[in-house]
Amino acid sequence: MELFAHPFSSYCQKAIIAFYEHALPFRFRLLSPEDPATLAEQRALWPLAKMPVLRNDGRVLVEASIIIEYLDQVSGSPQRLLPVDPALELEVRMLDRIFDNYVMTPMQKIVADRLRSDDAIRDPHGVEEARALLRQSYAWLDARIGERVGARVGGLEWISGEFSLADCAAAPSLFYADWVEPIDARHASLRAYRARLLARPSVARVVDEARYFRPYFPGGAPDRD
Ligand SMILES: N[C@@H](CCC(=O)N[C@@H](CS)C(=O)NCC(=O)O)C(=O)O
Repeated sequence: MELFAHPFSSYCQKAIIAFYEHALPFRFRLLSPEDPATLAEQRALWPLAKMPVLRNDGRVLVEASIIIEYLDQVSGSPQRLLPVDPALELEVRMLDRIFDNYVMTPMQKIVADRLRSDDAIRDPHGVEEARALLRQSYAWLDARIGERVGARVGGLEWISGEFSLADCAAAPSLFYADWVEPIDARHASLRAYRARLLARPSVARVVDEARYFRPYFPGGAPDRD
């Protein structure tokens, strides 16, 4: 399998965590401005040029969640990132959408705005909306995690029972979101969940593999994690 990706990209990290969870080998096709040929190859496969892009056996798959579903299908391992139980699977898919739409998207909005060189094209109102959305998401997630732990529902470490697709989405989204809009100290359950995610070996590995790029984080990366 070939994965066109960058180690510092949150959606790429989401997919790479799944590769590591399943211990599946892959060829890392690094997308970098210094390698226009690989960039052109990616764009030929996926004209929207978003990453990650997976190619295997002549098949091309885009969208991190779909790539993770595919890895579940081909891994042959009993570990499933999408639960077999349909009700649990639906919950995992729902949480995956929540992390992508309401944590990853506003986090990326703030980061993208920092990349804009000119004040004239900055969007302070949009950034404030993104911060507000992140704070709402944090409050909802914190309450959900706290209730499950309080009621001792399912696996208590992860967002929905066993480690799943939803945790793959949660890890990079919360990792970076906390850098741009720190999770308030009163959201102790969410902060503890983020810390558990960062301690998971698959997640710790993607975070370590991207350390080199931290100086390039727009606005500066905090000196932690
Ligand atoms: N919905 C896509 C989002 C992918 C995405 O936005 N990737 C970012 C990197 S984290 C990207 O390709 N950015 C470059 C660009 O937008 O040109 C997914 O789930 O894979």
